[in-house]
Amino acid sequence: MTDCIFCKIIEKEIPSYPVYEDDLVYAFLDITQTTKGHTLVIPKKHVTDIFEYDETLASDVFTRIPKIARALEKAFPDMVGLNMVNNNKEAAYQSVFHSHVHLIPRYGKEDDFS
Ligand code: DGP
Repeated sequence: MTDCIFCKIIEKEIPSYPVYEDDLVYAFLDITQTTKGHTLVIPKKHVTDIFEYDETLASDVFTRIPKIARALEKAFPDMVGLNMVNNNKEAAYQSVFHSHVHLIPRYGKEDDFS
């Protein structure tokens, strides 16, 4: 999709910091870094939100998340937990309309995000 910021990130028209990539899925650091290592996992196929997933796409995205979570754990050894967040539609605080899953590492006491 031409006016989608995440499609432009996939096409490398907009720079991003890669965490994981294969033919179907891209994971990159969220620009806001709610906590250190805050990552977005996106399907390369443009879909707006979870309501547009079929089983194959759900499998493509969600079967890769444990591997990406373990990569974050390895990169950030002080990480003690992880929130997985997926906002769907404006009413649920989705602001970029290319489906994505937030992986938000948690670091314990010094981490004031709740
Ligand atoms: P959501 O509110 O769930 O739709 O989250 C969208 C996230 O996308 C938000 O945490 C900020 C992130 N984001 C927006 N634009 C860019 C960008 O150009 N680059 C990166 N890396 N992240 C972005």
